[in-house]
Amino acid sequence: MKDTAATVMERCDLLSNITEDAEGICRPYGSQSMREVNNIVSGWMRAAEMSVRQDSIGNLVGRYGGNGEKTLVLGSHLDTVRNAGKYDGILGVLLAVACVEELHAKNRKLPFAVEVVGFADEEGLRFGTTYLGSSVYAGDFDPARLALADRNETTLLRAVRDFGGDPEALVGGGRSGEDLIGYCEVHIEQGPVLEAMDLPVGVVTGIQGQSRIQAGFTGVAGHAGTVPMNGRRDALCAAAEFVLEVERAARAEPPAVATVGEIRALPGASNVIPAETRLAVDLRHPDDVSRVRLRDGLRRRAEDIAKERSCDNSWQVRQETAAIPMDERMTAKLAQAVERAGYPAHRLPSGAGHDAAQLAALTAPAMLFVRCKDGISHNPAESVTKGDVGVALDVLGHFVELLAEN
Ligand code: HGY
Ligand code: MN
Ligand code: MN
Ligand code: MN
Repeated sequence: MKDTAATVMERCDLLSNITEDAEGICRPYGSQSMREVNNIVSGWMRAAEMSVRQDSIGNLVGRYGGNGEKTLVLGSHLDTVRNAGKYDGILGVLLAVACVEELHAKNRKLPFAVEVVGFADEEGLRFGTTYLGSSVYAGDFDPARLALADRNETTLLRAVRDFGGDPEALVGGGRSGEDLIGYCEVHIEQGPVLEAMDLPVGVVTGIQGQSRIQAGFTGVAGHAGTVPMNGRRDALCAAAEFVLEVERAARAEPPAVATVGEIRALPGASNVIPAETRLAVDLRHPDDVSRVRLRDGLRRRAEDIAKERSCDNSWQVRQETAAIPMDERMTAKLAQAVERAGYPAHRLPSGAGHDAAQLAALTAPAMLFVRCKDGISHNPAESVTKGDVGVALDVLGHFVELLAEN
């Protein structure tokens, strides 16, 4: 019997060499490496007798089974963060393809079609907003995002065109949900729980809400050698004080988590007092009311710090997603599939965001987590075992058969 789990691991290795950055894995939306990955994954889909298309934003959609049938959607995202690991997103897409390959190898025709989707942008690395791919697929795309610009001032509208997409078709370009049975996403846990419990897989109960904010401070550039310390309007010192404020506020509100993942300071010369800073703030909480309260408190703190330092400040909420529970019925089926594979179905929440949160706008979502070493992710040290990948594949096989039973 072909060792499909080994093939999935080899494919993760192969795709990890396709990147925009010689230093590490980096596949932002619309990049050449995303094109290459789409081409390679399309080939694997076609070899499993799937029809393949790329939708208006560049999601890769493979379909096993006839049109007009009910459809189960499987998948995850193909893009990555900067200096990423090999498995975040990719593993879920390749496990879904492998599940169809096994059905095809057994010449098994389910009473529904299986659609495998590789979403074009979930991390939001290039434009700072997450779920670009799955929001189009789920028919929930906000056209205001087309005006967002990347670091080179290229707008999303232009990037979609360059990637071969159709900006005019993004709104309402999603698929209808009528024919859908549900969506199941397999993803590495990106946390320590399954490893601590010595379990290969776990069933996700829900995805916490998140706010992605671009904050900024504007002061006055000056000569580092001549401007006295009193009276400086140093935009980087204002940003530094705000970063620690973000950490303090989140620590005071467990289980909130908040991160300033990036600071850009201009003009960026060692002997010039920074005049301008831009900060990427990421705020998460399982309870939306608490998250909004924390977000608004931080906005006020940014204003206060700017005033105390005679700076101006800016505050742009780039993206917000509410906390999303997984669908009870689909999750119960997934838990049953885990038990059929011979393991207890441990249920756990997701601190990380996933396309399943966006697909909830379209159909019933469920997620399976795969144990990852030391819970590390968004890091080249990200790793899973072939054994655990084999368990996840076995669970997916049981899952589709359970859905076929009724
Ligand atoms: O940021 C996240 O939660 C996910 O990796 N997109
Ligand atoms: Mn990620
Ligand atoms: Mn991910
Ligand atoms: Mn089995």
